[in-house]
Amino acid sequence: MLIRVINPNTTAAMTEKIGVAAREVALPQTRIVATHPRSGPVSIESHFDEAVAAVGVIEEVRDGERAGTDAYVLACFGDPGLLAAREITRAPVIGIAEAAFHMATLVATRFSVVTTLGRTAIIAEHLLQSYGFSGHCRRVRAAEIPVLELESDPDAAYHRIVEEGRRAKAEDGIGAIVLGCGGMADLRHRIAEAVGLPVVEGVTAAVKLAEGLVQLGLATSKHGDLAHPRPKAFTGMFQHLGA
Ligand code: 5HY
Repeated sequence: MLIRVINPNTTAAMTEKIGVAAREVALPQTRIVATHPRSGPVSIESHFDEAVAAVGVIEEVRDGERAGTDAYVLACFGDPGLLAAREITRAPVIGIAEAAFHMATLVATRFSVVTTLGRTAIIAEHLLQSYGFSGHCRRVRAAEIPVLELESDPDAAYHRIVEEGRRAKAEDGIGAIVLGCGGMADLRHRIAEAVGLPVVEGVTAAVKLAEGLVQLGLATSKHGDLAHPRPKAFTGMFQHLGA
């Protein structure tokens, strides 16, 4: 099966790291293609970044459809453009936040999220509410590291995440930690060892869920709100998206 792992930001080094983590857990018969949009923010740290990145996700899924993709993973913890992406394909589309929340509740009654910047915590909280996981999540904590520091100063970032993870273990009454950024895809083993709790990382969780759905022959429903969008004209820079 062919799984397209889309990093919605445009930082190639982060896409590469996400691809390595995805291949580490993929089945031998799974081919992972890790991509990012040609246009968009180098990191996603605000509602504005998310809005622009969602269009990039749509372009990547359209490319993926031409390549015969069996499933998609959106490797940004805001799951930008998830429902829009599901509308334009039958293939399963898995957001790393949604995947991590599902997996975390299978190994612990309560979990906390450790994300990058405090200002993006609200995005994760909105997803917890819309996906119905608010009752399972005790806190969305921020390590207060800019996303690209995971590339520029990985050691400092690692230590900030461990500190916040240990605080969560001591204070939140939880049984697991969810890593709140695609750029943390390479850290799950080290953080689990340092904090002493199960650590759920979204990219690897999403790859396993995507494989499971494809193997079960489960596709995105085209009955109801995820049916293909009604064909219409788009104008200006989006003309190519139209019918
Ligand atoms: C992510 N931003 O996973 C999110 C994390 C965040 O560029 N990749 C990004 O801070 O919301």
